[in-house]
Amino acid sequence: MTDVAAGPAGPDASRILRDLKALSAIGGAAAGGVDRPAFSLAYSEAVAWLAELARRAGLRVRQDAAGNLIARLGPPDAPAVVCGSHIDSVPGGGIYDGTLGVLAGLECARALADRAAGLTKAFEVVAFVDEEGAYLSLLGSRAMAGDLDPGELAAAHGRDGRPLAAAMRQAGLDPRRVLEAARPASDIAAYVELHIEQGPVLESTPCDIGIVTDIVGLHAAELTFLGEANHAGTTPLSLRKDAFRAAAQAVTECFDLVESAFPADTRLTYGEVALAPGASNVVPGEVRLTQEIRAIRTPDIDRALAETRATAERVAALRGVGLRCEARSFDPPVAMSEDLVALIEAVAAEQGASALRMASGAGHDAQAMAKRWHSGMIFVPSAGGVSHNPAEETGPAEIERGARVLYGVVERLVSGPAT
Ligand code: HGY
Ligand code: MN
Ligand code: MN
Repeated sequence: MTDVAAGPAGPDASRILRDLKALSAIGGAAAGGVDRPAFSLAYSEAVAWLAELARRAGLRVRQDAAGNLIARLGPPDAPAVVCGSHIDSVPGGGIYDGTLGVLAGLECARALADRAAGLTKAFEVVAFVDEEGAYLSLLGSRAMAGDLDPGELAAAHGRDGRPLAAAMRQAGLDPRRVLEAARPASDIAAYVELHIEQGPVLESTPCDIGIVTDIVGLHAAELTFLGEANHAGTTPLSLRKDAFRAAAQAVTECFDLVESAFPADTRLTYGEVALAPGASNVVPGEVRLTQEIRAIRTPDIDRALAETRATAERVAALRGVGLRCEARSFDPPVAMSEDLVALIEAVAAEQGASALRMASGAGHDAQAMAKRWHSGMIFVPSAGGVSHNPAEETGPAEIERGARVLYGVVERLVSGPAT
């Protein structure tokens, strides 16, 4: 990697903070934070806002067939160094998750703009669509990396059952063309993503930034306990086929199992639950749960999946209810590029920022991009380790440090040999 003198300006953190604040108003929730799921009206408004911001910064802007927003600077035919993340949010999300990586990337573009004519590589900022999986987790980055199959696109749907295709059409996109968003390996030289850590690790150390070595794998499934709706007053407890009682016991036993018999990086989450028919005087006849299992090692995910399933089946049988388990998705654990880990570490050291190599417990667009391109991630601390929550926060000094390291890495990469 070629060493170049730092540009005169570098990234201006106050502009990133200003942009974060402006973006947080689009889809801003009454309780604070944002509600900006992919393909919603608020999301389309945010994409239009970002496109305008990027145009004003002198970038060429386009939306690809999946709905990713791509803003580009530098030679039209050279491979690009890409910075990106996402501007969609979970329900009740915070204002930094994803947005920081996109807006810090845009600020790097502003800092590079004067030198764009002399760059050997192009520079791109990408806002990937539906990272959070309102319809299909990592949709945009997986589409770009050519890692989607038509079957899962056809099956993808929102929490309310609305098909992905309908949501895309409403947002002005043609769902039949999503696979056209795939880019050849030669298009992209490297991918670098700045993101908030979303956990408590960095804050508990004296380190300024995290350098991601691996991103956890994630298995998502839907469990449906099938009992019998009955009268809540006349049916003795011993004669019920209570789907919720079975689900509650199974959930408790599965947590005990994972906590006691698996490595500490194994995570189990039941994040959505729906009871039917859902009335206070009716024994629940059906309970649907989402189950997420995450771990750094695939064998831990496989074993947790098998053992939680056996536990749920045993409890269901004990309670006289049926059980249906349906896998929804599996994203395997992914390692980041060792070259980029080393480069980020070197840049941080030059800038006097202390760095910690760490695994990411959250999923990121970088894990999809890493399947086709050298990819790396920089973490900045999350106050109190809180994320996916309106209280999510990262301070100005941390944002500035992360943006400077990102810019230092980008400068090296865009100035290096064009191959
Ligand atoms: O769920 C995740 O890990 C990420 O925030 N999309
Ligand atoms: Mn998130
Ligand atoms: Mn994120």
